[in-house]
Amino acid sequence: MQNELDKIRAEALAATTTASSIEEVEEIRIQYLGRKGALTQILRSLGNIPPEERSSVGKLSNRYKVEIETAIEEKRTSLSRTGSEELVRKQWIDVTLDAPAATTQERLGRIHPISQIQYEIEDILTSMGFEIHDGPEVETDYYNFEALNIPKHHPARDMQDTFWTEDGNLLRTHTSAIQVRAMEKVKPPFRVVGPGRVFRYESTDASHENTFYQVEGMMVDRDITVSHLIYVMKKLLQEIFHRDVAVRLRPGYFPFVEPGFELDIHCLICDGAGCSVCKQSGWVELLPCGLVHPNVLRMGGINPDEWSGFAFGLGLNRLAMMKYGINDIRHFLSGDIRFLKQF
Ligand code: FA5
Repeated sequence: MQNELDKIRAEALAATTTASSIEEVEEIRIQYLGRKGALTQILRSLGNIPPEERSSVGKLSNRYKVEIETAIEEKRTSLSRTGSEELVRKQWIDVTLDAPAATTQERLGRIHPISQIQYEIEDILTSMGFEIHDGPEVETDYYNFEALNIPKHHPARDMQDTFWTEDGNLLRTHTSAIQVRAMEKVKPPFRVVGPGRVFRYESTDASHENTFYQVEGMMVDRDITVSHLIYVMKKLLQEIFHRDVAVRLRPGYFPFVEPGFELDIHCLICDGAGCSVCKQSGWVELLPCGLVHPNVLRMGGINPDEWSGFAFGLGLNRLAMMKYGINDIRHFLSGDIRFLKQF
């Protein structure tokens, strides 16, 4: 029996020494010390051994069991240490190293030119006491049309054809919907500004997109006149362009203002000579505006006999085109990194 025990011990220790993975070590443990392991079998069969040998075989078996267990444990510890060291070696990075300059440049993100100009306008208008408001891009017919004095079947709806959802809502065609939402939240006197993305079902060209951006502005107070409107518009454009820019005001029709105007800016792409952006006219339609129609004030719960106001809807894409000299509106949503990198 002693010979058999010595053989088991020698084999188990030799196998443990040469094992190269934790899984292999576990197999050795099962083979010798597991429930059906070679040494376990001997310990279990001690009862069948003649009494005079039992004590010495029992002692020896237990001594070898402890020896094999210790060897296995030591091997397991050493293999797992090597594994962690290997992992650290493979995954090591020097966090103090600078990335090569070219790589840093390529990976730096930029703020989209439309967002840049939007933030600039927000700063200018908030400094004049305007408060920023928001509204959803999927709007109801009420906020986009009805409350703006554009009832169903009004011909003005044709100018702003858009995408409708099956439940009767629509992708808002203008930020004027934000005016209506603002009037529900604030009481006059107030000044609000609402930037946002708008949508129209129309074919694209150098100055038309189906998805573009506007900034709505509305001021309601006592005795507001066209002079207040013109002053704020000119001040806003001066601040954006950091100089005086030629503008012209002509009558414009929008059911939610009366009187209504189109404020055009002298085309800065061709300096008025005529190009595809200004459709050879030398002027770019940028900023429709007017005095808020009494019906709109009434729908917003404001008494038009007591209060009056002006509103405007600035086309952000076209403004960015004038400011940065961009000759095609389709660049903005092209996702072309070469275009975006310039700002
Ligand atoms: C409106 O959307 C009115 N809600 C503006 C308004 C607000 C008038 C408050 C009076 C009072 P209009 O459809 O003209 O108006 O659009 C306003 C501006 O958005 C235009 O001057 C132009 O700069 C821009 N715009 C309009 N359609 C497009 C388009 N398809 N692509 C790019 N920009 C556009």
